[in-house]
Amino acid sequence: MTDNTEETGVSRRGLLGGTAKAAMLAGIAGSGGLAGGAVLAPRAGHAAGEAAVGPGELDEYYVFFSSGQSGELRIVGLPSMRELMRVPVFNRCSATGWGDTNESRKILTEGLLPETKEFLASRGGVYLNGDLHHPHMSFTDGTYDGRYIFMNDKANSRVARVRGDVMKCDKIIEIPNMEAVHGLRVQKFPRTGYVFANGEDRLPLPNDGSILDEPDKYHAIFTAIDGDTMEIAWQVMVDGNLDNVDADYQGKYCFSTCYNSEGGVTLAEMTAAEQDWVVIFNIERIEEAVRKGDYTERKGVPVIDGRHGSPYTRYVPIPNSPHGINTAPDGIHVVANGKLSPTVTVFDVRRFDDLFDDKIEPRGVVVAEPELGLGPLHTAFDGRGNAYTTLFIDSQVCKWSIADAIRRFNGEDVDPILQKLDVHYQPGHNHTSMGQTKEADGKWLLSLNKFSKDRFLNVGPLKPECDQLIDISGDEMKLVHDGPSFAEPHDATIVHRSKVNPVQVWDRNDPLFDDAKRQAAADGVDLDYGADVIRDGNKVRVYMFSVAPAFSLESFTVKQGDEVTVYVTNMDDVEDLTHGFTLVNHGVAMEVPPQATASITFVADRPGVHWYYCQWFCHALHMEMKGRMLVEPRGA
Ligand code: RUQ
Ligand code: CUA
Repeated sequence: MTDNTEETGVSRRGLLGGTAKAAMLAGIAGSGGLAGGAVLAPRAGHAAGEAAVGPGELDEYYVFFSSGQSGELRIVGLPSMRELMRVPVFNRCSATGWGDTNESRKILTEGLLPETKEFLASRGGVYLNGDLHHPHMSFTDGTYDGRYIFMNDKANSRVARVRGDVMKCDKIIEIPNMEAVHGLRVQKFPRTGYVFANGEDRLPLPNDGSILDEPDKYHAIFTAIDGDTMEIAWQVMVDGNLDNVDADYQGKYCFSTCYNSEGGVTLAEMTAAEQDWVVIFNIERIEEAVRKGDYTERKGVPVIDGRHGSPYTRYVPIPNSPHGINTAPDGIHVVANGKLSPTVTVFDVRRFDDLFDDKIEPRGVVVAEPELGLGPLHTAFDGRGNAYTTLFIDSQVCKWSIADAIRRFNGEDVDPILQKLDVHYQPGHNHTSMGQTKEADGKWLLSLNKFSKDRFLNVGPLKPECDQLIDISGDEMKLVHDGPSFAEPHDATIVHRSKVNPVQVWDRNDPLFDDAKRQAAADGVDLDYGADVIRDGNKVRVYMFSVAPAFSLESFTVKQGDEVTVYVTNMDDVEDLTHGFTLVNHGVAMEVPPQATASITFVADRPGVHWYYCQWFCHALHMEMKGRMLVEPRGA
């Protein structure tokens, strides 16, 4: 890849050559032309009837889907693949008022760094976009516990948490000293515990303009966040960059892939070396370093030096620009996916202690390196010793045996590959039911494919992605369902429904309403059953409650230029009876679910009569559930 390099970084020789790396680069450059011969693959048909979930029947699993550049979390039922909910996180949502209500704006702004708050002052105070790649549920003792779902924002360097009880985001923090949070996974044992977040881009530290075009002075930063407090516990400076991350089942180690050990800033530079590495973090030693003060404090965070030679990390060379990294449910094996190499590399975590005690060389932790096909990106597991690796270029999922791969590595003449199944097309992540926990049940595999092309009715140049459901309960993988989805489910977590127990209505004592409660108390108003307009200089606070099909205030009057805050409390306590509040021509809208309070602040700068209405269909008289804001003109 070094000769004839053009400005794009893709050499002619590379594009025409027959190497896996060239094919991968061509696949990327050619936006995944129908490589791998998967185009005309016969459709599997609905062989497995178990995927059918009849009307009124409930799914067995929740899937927490990312939505990539859409910025939200999606909840899907499996096996039906019915989309159940969208949870706004890094985006702006018209239906719920996320990004607009005072409650959501507090969550979206309070965790931003001071310089970001300043930067956003001219842009409405909040980011409206995000790039949510990796949603992962909190663990206790190696399996999901239903408390939280954590997720990253690659676009604006944030990490967010969604509460498992109400399925709403309650915390968003911006990560200092690094940019572009990509890989995110959580501590599996004894509990979460830490949320691990990878800073993908290498940058000057501090990134204040004193260093610009000197890439050899850039660094990548690994971050551990306390999942309970959403505060940053520590960071580690590493060589190379950081792509994906996973953790072991002992709570001792976590590990990240690096595709840019070269420290390059162009495609050609980043793909120059035939080997990159996985960096392993020793959690106990790092905690000890924090206690002993072996760190530099940057923006209030202890930053530990984990570059080559540090006692806190080890670098294991592997081929070639690796991407995903996945811990098997056996608690022993970890698979790093080669991307530009047709191989995956299997580590044995039981050897990590020796590695850190310098009893073995870094490659001594490698126990297998099977060649699977072109473009391995991510691997999932069934709990029966089999692994399922996506092959981006080949448009296939490859099922292989971990034990056979190890035998082969030790010189035995066995083929670890059990089956290759065509998927449509160019798969990225894949996931098995409960497969990222000790309770992997080996029933279902999801392949999240980046291209859908001819699989669905044409909707114009922008196509949906294609998420495919595969039955893996038998010896053979069977494709049972195609699900189109909008941009772009990178990743998903499949959680058995027994682990997830959301409430039906809000608790009036929820901390989300604390600010509204405090203000109502200060105003001497009953937040639950208020129908009050409180004037405080040019600030006006309007309190109303809703019981279908009416608001407790059918009109209120303010003066032009007043800063108005409307509090709406939904006193219906019936399951599924959500109201809303939309103020016409004011860009004001919010969701008010049963027993919740929501509030929104705006300047009443438009004199005249403006209707507000309930925007969630709630009753036969939903259309009549409305009222008027009367705005007296300035000087009247
Ligand atoms: S990454 S397609 Cu953002 Cu999860 Cu691998
Ligand atoms: Cu209340 Cu519609």
